[in-house]
Amino acid sequence: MKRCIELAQKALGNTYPNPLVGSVIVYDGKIIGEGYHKKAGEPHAEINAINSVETPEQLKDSTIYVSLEPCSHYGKTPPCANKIVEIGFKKVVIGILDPHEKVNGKGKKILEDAGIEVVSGVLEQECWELNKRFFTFHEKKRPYLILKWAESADGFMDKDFKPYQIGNPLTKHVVHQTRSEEHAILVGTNTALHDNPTLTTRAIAGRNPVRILIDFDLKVPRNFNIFNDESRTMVFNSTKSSEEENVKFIKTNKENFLENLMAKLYENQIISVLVEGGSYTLQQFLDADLWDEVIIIKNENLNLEEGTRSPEFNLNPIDIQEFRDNKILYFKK
Ligand code: AOF
Ligand code: ZN
Repeated sequence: MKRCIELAQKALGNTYPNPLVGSVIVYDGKIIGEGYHKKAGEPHAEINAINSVETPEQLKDSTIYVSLEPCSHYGKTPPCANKIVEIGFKKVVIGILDPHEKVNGKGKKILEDAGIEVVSGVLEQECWELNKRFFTFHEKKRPYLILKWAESADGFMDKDFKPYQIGNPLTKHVVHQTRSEEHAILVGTNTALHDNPTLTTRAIAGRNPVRILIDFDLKVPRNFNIFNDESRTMVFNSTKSSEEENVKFIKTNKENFLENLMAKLYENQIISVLVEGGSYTLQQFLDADLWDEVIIIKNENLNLEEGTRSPEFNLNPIDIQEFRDNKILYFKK
């Protein structure tokens, strides 16, 4: 199961809206096949593992390990549970049940009804962690939320309301890596107007996240970087719902805004969101206690003395990484 998790992680950032899944096939105490789910629309982990085996006649006497319950439904691909029954595996070992309402125990039942020995709940906690985004999405009906900001030693984000380069090239690399791992990235109107960010993963060769812009009065001009053709953009606003190439406008009430936003992101199958600011937007999420992780990049040598105050945050970090005069602090609920 540990190997299944290791395999699954290779696709981090590439499977949205699907989960990360790894699978290993064991015959006579030896691994004879391995596979993982690489991308939505492509074969599931079990199928890739089955196809990797060079001696298919051994499959019916083998055990298949999979980090998530084999699926029981026709999505973009046919059900894996049926394939496992058809082949006639001796035993199936499952990490954790699939929370997807169309699966959730049904895959396991198909296997058991066919007389296959099934063990589930192996490294269950680790398998939940592997898919913390996917599980949170299905359990809470909202994306997994990561708040991120950079601040000076004295707790400011920008100086004189101008974007300030707080991080160094090493932290920038980490930030772009994080962007490529999450499904979407969100900013408010002020950040889009003042910083004109592209919100892509230029520093690494990673996948670009979907861009989410909160812009009630549609103030951000269409020639700004957030609308360039490097990725898709969703604009939450109070006037229109329409769709054009690469840009989707979604009309949303200002009242109970965060609640409405979460419901619309769920509808649009956005599994995780990295909230990158600015301070007003970040503070709204913190005030509503609506977050799963916080990442703070702190420059210990820089004092700005004035500018935009960073949000107050007083929890203890679960991890700290150091990059010369910069520290990255990680917090988790
Ligand atoms: C598995 N193995 O490797 C994955 C599973 O549209 P589809 O056909 O790709 O189905 C997507 C759903 O299948 C997804 O929401 C999740 O419930 C399950 N993912 N299941 O047995 C896999 N990726
Ligand atoms: Zn499947």
